[in-house]
Amino acid sequence: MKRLLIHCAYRIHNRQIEVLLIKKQNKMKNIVLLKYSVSILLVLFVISCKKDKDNGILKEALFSYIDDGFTVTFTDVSTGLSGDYYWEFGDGTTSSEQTATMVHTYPQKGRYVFTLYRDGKKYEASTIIYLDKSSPVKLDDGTLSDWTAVTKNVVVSGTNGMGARMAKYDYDANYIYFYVEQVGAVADGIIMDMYIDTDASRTTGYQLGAFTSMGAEVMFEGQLQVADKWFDYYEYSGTGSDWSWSSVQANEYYKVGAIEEKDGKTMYEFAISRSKINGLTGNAIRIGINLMDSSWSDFGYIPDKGSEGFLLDLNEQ
Ligand SMILES: [Ca+2]
Ligand SMILES: [Ca+2]
Repeated sequence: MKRLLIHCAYRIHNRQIEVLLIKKQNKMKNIVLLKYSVSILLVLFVISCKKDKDNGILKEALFSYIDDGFTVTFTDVSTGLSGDYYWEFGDGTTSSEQTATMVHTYPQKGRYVFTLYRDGKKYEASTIIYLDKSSPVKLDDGTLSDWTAVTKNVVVSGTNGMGARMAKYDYDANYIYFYVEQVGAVADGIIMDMYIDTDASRTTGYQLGAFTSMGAEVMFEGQLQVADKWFDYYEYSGTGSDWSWSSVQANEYYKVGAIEEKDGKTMYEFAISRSKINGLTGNAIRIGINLMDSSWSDFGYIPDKGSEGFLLDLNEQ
C-alpha cells in the first residue's frame, strides 16, 4: 500500500499540535490523526477519514471537542451528511445515541483514540486524546491570583529556607506549573537551580547534599523573573555526587507567566512542558529548588535545606 506521509507542526492557542496525515492513495481514503496534549477549553477540529463529492456536494465526517479534565464534549460538525451517528470513545465504550453533541467522562488519565462514525460507518473521523486532571493555573492571565485555588501542593520554607518563602506546584496533561515566592526585588537578580528527581528515586541521578533523598535526573538553571529571562535545561551525566550535567537543546520547554513585587517579596509563575522534558510523564517527581544571589552564593531553599525535596504526585484524579 502506497502512503503519503506529511508531518507538520502547527501552533494553535500556543499549544503544540502535531498532525500526521496519511493518505491511502489506492483507496482514496484519508486518515487524519491529531497527536497532542489537550487542555481545558482548547477546541480542536478533526477532519474526516473519507471525503466524497456527491453531485458536487462535499461529504465528510468532522467533529470538534473541548475537554475539561476527564470530561470531553464532542460536537459533530460534519459536512453533507444526514445519516446515523455511532460514537466510539476509545475507553471500551460506545454509543449509538442520535445526537450532534456528546458528553463523555473518561475513567482516568491516559491516551484514548476517539472515533465518530456517520452514515452506517461509511464516513469516520478519529483523533488521539491525552487526558489528565485540569489545572486552574493560567500563565497568560496577567495575575498570580489563579494560584489561590491551588491548595494541595504547597511548600513553605522555614528557617533553613533562608530567603525563599514558598512554592506551589500543579499540573495538567501539558505542563507542570510552578509558583515561587522569595524575599527581595526583581532587580536583585536571584538565580534559580531547580532539581527534579524524575523517577522519584534516590538511587538514580545526582545525589544532592541539600535535599537528602533526591537523586536528580534533570536540572534547570536560570532567572525567570527578570526581563532578560533564561532557563537552561540539563540532564545528569555523572554518577553519585559528581557535578556532571549535559546541556539539552529543546524548543519551548518552559514558559513564564505573571511576575509581581509586593511587601518586599518577588513572586512569579512558570511552567515546564511535560512532553519536552525527559521523565515528566511518570507517576511522581521530587522537586528541590536552590536559589542563589547574583554572586552565586546560597540565597534560599524550597523546601528547606536538609529536607528530602518535595514529592509531587502526578496521579491525582
Ligand atoms: Ca496566572
Ligand atoms: Ca532519581
